[in-house]
Amino acid sequence: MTPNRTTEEWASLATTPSVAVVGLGGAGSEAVQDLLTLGIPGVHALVVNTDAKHLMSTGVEEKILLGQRELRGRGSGGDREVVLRAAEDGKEELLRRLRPFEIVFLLAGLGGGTGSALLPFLSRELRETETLAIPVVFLPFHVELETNSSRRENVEATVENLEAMGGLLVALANEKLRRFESLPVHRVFQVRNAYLHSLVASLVDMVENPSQISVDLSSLKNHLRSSGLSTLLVSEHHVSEPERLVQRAISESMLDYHLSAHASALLHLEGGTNMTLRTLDRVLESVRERLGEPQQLVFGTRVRPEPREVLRLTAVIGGLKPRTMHDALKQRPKSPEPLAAG
Ligand SMILES: Nc1nc2c(ncn2[C@@H]2O[C@H](COP(=O)(O)OP(=O)(O)OP(=O)(O)O)[C@@H](O)[C@H]2O)c(=O)[nH]1
Ligand SMILES: [Mg+2]
Repeated sequence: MTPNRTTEEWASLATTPSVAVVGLGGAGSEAVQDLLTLGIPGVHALVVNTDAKHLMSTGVEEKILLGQRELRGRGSGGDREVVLRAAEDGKEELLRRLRPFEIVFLLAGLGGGTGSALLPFLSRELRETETLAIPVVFLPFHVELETNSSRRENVEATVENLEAMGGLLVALANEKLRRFESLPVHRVFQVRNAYLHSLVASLVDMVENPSQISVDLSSLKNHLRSSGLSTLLVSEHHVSEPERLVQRAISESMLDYHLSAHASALLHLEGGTNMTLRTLDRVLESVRERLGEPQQLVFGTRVRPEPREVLRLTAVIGGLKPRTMHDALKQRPKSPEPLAAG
């Protein structure tokens, strides 16, 4: 039986999950900075680097400098081994700072030493704890890999490590940004980071705020435990065409994921008072069409108190085939391809 509690006691029990976004190395730190600029209320931000100058220049307040003894704040120059030694040295402090959060997004651009080494290291360490670690990687442009074998080696080792680890993984391929090639380079990265912002904000919103049919942090973790390698997709579309949501989520993702025959799906649909049961059915039908009959399907919805033109879908798709990132690094996509089931 639930004992009688005071309002204060209920308030302390009903807190929302604590979330952090953590930038690892240069590209990861810049992405955290962009997320803050776009606004992620209630989410804690932190950057970790071996490069003191870069740490000094970021507007993110909370910073950790690693490898001071060996690297003297100069960055790793692409050396993963030295970063791993620094991470072992700093492990206690890193975990002390990160373990209190229930969800930690770990962001890094692959190819350098710092982000490429820290991302799998911290993902593995955090997965030993109660914290849900969500690695987010930016895969470099092909041209960077074609001309630099140590960079390629850093990327491939990290990709292999992460795919073997399984769990929820967000991979964004810079090559997919070629569709914005007329924009200045820094704007192109901002476009990618704005997409990342929508992923982070949607996932956090899904587990933080109660719904009519809720998907909370525990159900997300349970779903992930039995889903193998998974990824996160989001989309918005007009309420009159709910089946387009799935198609959009897939085509707007920044990687072509290869799905196994029985992918699993956790879906959360948000709309207004005009969202009908028929609307939900149409979304589910379109999921079945794209994924076949998922082995595991979790579904949640939230109805906002007013009518809404736009529906928003947040989807965690599991059972991904490994080597998806490998393939993205090898093939120069000619045009954005949709997710291929099979
Ligand atoms: N600066 C920056 N680089 C990006 C971005 N997105 C992807 N990258 C790529 O990220 C990769 C890693 O670069 P950095 O983040 O500078 O490397 P690092 O992790 O700091 O590692 P070291 O400097 O070698 O210690 C490179 O291949 C970049 O091209 C971005 O938004 N900003
Ligand atoms: Mg760096």
